[in-house]
Amino acid sequence: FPMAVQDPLAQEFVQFAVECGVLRFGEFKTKAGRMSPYFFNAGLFDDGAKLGRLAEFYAQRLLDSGIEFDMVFGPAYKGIPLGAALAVELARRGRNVPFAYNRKEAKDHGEGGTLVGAPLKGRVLVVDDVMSAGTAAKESIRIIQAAGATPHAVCLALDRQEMATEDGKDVAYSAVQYVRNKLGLQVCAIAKLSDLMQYLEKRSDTGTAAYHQQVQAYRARYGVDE
Ligand code: OMP
Repeated sequence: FPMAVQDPLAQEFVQFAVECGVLRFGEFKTKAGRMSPYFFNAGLFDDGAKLGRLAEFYAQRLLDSGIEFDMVFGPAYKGIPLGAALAVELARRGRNVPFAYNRKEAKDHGEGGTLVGAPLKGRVLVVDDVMSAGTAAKESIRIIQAAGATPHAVCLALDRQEMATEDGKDVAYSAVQYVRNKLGLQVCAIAKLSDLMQYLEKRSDTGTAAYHQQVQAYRARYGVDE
């Protein structure tokens, strides 16, 4: 049967993530306790060139999506360099917007508080690496609302397209679907699990064929339809 239409930016990004060692295949346990045949570790975008390239992907996806926003928020810890790099890249492309991030621990001296950078106001865009169960996203939304601003959109590197959990139980929708449909935020991702599967299908070496089967089985068990 015909192969689904490919998303060139997503394919390029998956390849880049594999080359950086950010996207790996094997056996990994996710935060939700699932044994996953793949894992995306954004902490391994670990030099200036890789971070700069990552920011180009985020900026491209975001600007192409048409999602509107007034500022960028990078949630602690992993979202901080991601949001900073995206803000720099947006400014380079003529879209200079304010940037803020949070601390995990409140400071009781100096500037005080848990928010750093520009004041949170207007329509806030949250930048993050991966959304699985959505725990991190809910926390960002709470912080933005508490500051009197509007959580408006989320930009991710990878959407795992798998079931969210509620009280430890799997539910029929993904965290991205929850954030989009129930919380009303706009969500974009540079790549999704379906793009990762297309990437594995294209490659014909024997090692990759085994990964493809494992990822397919994982998707059959935990994946959601979009
Ligand atoms: P939630 O907060 O449950 O949405 O999980 C997202 C977090 O899971 C990410 O911010 C990571 O800490 C971690 N994670 C990855 O980084 N990469 C993956 O491929 C899978 C996970 C995960 O544990 O689900």
